[in-house]
Amino acid sequence: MTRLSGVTPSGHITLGNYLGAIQRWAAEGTEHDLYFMSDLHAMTTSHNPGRLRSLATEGLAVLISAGISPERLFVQSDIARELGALTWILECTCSYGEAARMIQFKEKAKGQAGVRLSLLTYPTLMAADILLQGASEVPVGEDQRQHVELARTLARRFNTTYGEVFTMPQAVLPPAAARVRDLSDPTRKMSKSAQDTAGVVSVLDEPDLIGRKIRRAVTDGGSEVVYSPEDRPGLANLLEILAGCTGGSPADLAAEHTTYGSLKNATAEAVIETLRPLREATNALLQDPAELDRVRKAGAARASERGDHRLTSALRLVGAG
Ligand code: AQP
Repeated sequence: MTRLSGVTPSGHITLGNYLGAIQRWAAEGTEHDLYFMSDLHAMTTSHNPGRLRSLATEGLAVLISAGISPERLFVQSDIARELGALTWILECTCSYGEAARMIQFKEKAKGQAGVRLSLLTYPTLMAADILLQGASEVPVGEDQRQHVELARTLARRFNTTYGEVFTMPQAVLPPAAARVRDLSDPTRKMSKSAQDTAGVVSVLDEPDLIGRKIRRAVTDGGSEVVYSPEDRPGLANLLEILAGCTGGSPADLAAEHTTYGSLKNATAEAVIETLRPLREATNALLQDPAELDRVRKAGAARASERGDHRLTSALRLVGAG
């Protein structure tokens, strides 16, 4: 069983990405799990090339520093040639209607002028990511389920039309994890691509900045510290973040604090101490481009080799080469 998970470098990796996913990947990942920086997926809307390159490298350094084995990691664009070829084969297996039906496409394209064609076709690139590596399980949230279903459909169609090449993937629900919300607007999830970063903690933020962001967090009305996600989402967010950093349950932690100030101080301290080793290790690794380059090249070679027989067979079976 191979499980594949990606992080898109659409911004700096956040506390939400860390508590919701990366921390668990590092603690529970097995030798069958694969992780990748999906930088090609960050190009479906207007992007800055230099920033994309540096965010992909930074993201890779964060994943390694968080404890994910470099053996299980790669950067998507390092195998762009293989993925490009397989994406084309899969696009030739997919109808326009199937791609245009994707809810994410409809939502993201709505009201946008000059929508990139890649916004329509990126699910076929995602299918190539999955099928090239032979992933059997893809842990995704509800919003990406439809794309994994499309990858299944295309794998099945290819296998029955041309010959058995691809492992059938399936979407699996990731284990429940706290959804970290934006500190300034707890109705939104904390996102790395947010325009306003006042409510977004990046895992590489300096301690002072983390402290300021948390102390300015929206905490709703009232003065009593209670855990009530429906009525007091801002407060609940802080309690869930504190619980994510220290263990414990949000409700129990609420009982330990009588003022918002005390809860905010405890949360700031917990976040700073949780992220400190990660920030220090990442910054040290970023100072060593030769080591990062070595990890990238080795990861790319493994990812390419893992998929080589599938791509070669698929090309041969469709009559191309
Ligand atoms: N706020 C969050 N709380 C908990 N988990 C989160 N994840 C993302 N945001 C939160 C989890 O992080 C992993 C990697 O995310 P992704 O790169 O696949 O993209 P995303 O889910 O779309 O994350 P962002 O930060 O919100 O990016 P943008 O701004 O580009 O949309 C996933 O496992 C995700 O569940």
